[in-house]
Amino acid sequence: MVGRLILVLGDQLSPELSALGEADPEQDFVVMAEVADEATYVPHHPKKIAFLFAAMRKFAKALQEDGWQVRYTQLDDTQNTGSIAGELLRRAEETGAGEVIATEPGEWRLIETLKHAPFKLRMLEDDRFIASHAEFERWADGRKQLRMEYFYRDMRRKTGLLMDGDQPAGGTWNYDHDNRKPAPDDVTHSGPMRFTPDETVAEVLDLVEARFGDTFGTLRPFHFATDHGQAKRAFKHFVKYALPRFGDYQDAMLDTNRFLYHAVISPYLNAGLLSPLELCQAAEDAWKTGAAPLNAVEGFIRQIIGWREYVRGIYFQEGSDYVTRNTLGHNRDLPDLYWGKETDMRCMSRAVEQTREEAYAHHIQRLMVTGNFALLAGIDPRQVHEWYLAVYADAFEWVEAPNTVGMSQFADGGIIASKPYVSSGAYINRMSDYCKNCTYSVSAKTGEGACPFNLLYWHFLNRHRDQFAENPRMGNMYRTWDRMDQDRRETVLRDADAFLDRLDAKRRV
Ligand code: FAD
Ligand code: DLZ
Ligand code: SF4
Repeated sequence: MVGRLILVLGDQLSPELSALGEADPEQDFVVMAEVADEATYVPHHPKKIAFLFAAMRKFAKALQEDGWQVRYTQLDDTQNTGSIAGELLRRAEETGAGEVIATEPGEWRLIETLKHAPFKLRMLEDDRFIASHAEFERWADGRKQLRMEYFYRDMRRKTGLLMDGDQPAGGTWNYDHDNRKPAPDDVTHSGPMRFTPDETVAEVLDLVEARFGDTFGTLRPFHFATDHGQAKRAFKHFVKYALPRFGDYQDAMLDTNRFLYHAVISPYLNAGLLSPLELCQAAEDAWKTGAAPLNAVEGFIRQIIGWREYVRGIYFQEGSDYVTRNTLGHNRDLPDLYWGKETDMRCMSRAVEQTREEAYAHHIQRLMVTGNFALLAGIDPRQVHEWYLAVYADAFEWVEAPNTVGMSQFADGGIIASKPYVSSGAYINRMSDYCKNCTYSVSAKTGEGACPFNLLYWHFLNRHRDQFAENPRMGNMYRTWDRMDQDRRETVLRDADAFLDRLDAKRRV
């Protein structure tokens, strides 16, 4: 029998990958490739590229040690064709393989490329998720609204996680109302487990520095986990030291603390170094043994079997044009401050600075600081999407696009969010200590030093009145706006326009 090529992509580093399950180590060849096309289709953060290349190299080595024949291409190999399809063709010629077996990639772009490449292809479902495409479609079929909460309850029933018979443990499905405490004064957790680069990582860091040193993002110090063992240790560290307070401070932000009680495991989970169900079971055990409270464990499990699975379902259900949606007609260019140009907005400068240094920001920084600002300022959602896809180590389109285009920018017209996630400076002030250190005044609603979020919040509501005035969850906002006297409303809008003019003129804001 002629051997086959088994494609393993950079975010498919799981021994239980469906393509590997189909393969015969005696005859088939595993193909893995570091290629320029994948590394540059958006300007990925150097830490993200280094993380993936190092994890790929270590996974390839582990497969070889397990008896697989691996054809691995390094980025600087002279014969590197620069693309996944090119490498598959080259390896087919080299080995005489007659067919490619792939697990479905997490991005329409690559799915289409593989389907149209000139080789025989068998594409298998990616079954590293709790819900299959068919299961999500069945759930979505005939529903007027696709609310995450109901999907999540089905996933709880399916997995049996935090279930007491057919009822939720503790009597309540969702403890979110307990999870909105502002940042504490004392953060007892020192952040994620950090790993000293080993020989493989050090080599990759040199390569990435030479090839992608000019891209936005600081490469060193680099301390991500890059193999399954390290990723598991990082997760255990989170369960022991952070999970107990994860729920309480999930939405908080601190000027001097980048991680608070967050897990910082999404790069590992999305690349395949950790398995979602195992994480949830370990978190459930922590509750059962009294090591973590129910609100924290439920909150954590909901992010993984709820949000993570739900956004994936939406991405694949909506199709390849999802990333082009722009329901609100926003068309302003992404300001340079997203790429590190100095800004006086403390919340934005801190979120971007940590993004540059860590390739990480937690959910509320992404949603209520950088995302909120982009939405209020009317930035083109496609550019916002490409920024998030580039700058975070955990960003792959299936998970990033629904979070950005849908949840954060409302560009899908409300498939994911029932109302836009917009807020004035008051929310940021309540949940963080950024405003204390800001040049702008969060209490000023108009005038020179007024917080831009305050101005733009009303500007957004006013310019999209037709779209949102009838939304039952937004009635109060419009009533407050309508109660302001006419002069005040005009001043707010004038000041907001002046701010946007400064932004467009690329002046410091
Ligand atoms: P924790 O807060 O500790 O949560 C634990 C885990 O839950 C995460 O590791 C993640 O796997 C999962 N999770 C939590 N929220 C979500 C969510 N909304 N969607 C999917 N999974 C979730 N997450 C990504 O994994 N990749 C992305 O590219 C990405 N882009 C985002 C873009 C925007 C605009 C927004 C608002 C959110 C985005 N998220 C993305 C979701 C979320 O911000 C990250 O999953 C989270 O910050 C990862 O950090 P953590 O591991 O410390 O998470
Ligand atoms: C993100 C990424 C990068 C930067 N580089 C590679 C690579 O060189 N080789 C590879 O197989 N995968 C890489 N990836 C991940 C892919 O882009 C990812 O598999 C698709 O976007 C689908 O999620
Ligand atoms: Fe951000 Fe406004 Fe607070 Fe400054 S005052 S940190 S711009 S919310």
